[in-house]
Amino acid sequence: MKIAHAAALAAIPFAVSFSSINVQAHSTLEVSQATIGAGYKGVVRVPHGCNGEATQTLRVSIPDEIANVKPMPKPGWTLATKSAPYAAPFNNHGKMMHEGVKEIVWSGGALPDAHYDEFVFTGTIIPGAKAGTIYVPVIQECANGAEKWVETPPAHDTNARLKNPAPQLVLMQSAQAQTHMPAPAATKTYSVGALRIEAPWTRATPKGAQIGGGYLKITNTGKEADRLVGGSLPIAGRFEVHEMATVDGVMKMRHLPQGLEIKPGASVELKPGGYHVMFMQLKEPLVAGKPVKGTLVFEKTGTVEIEYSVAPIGAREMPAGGGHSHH
Ligand SMILES: [Cu+2]
Repeated sequence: MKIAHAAALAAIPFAVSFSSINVQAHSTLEVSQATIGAGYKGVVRVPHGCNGEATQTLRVSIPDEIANVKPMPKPGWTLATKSAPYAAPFNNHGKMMHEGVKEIVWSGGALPDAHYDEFVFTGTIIPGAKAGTIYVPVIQECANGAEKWVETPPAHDTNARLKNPAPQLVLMQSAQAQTHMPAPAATKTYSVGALRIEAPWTRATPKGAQIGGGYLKITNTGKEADRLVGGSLPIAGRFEVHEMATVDGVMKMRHLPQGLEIKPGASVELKPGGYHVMFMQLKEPLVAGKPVKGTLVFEKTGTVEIEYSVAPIGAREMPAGGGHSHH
């Protein structure tokens, strides 16, 4: 991964930039994305007790999409697990596993309401998992009450405001495989000022998904640097400039709050597994073959209107002509 702007790359976990406003008071996962078929380290954050009381027990339910789960012991807490058969056998480096941890219980502790703590497990996202949002329900038990972070939004309204939402995890296709694919075929090209913007594309999103990625190539034909600092998509509540980077062997997304510099005479490609623009809080799914309009905002050039072609779910490149299909 090319490191272009050290300051902009300060480790801001995606989960924090995305959810710090509303979700701080809930139990959440520190990293809210995982790659299908890859390892995942789950850090469950517990920001407060139950109605002022200290947390004594924490129960984490493991969804079917996460196999080979191992919890991390915690000093001062008793660790127990409950195992159950997997929905399908999991191939753990050639050894077939037929059952595994489905619930982790840390008990006998005392986490005061005024304190914060984290509970950690590792696992693998099963290769057959579908891209989209899954949930990792968490229950905190105190002497006289409990906080149950177990609610999931109805399928038709993934932006529903829930009182006690279960921590979310967004599963994505392997970005590593994506980087080995050829560059997308050109769809549309825009020339605005000194900038040329080529082949914007995105991919269809599964039902319930809240995020999507946008890809394109930007060339600066001028003599001064410019910077992609933001943009918009009418069906998305938020729009950010991101990069993918490998941290401790795990692919993670990072928000680039200062945007992405396009040096004079240079081209920057936003593509799967690398830089991309991120559509967040999607109000409706992206549909293959149905282009979507949006804007990109540059520091010097200003706002540029573009249209993204929409490739099928899981596509690793924009199929040639995909942007011109109509129903
Ligand atoms: Cu992203």
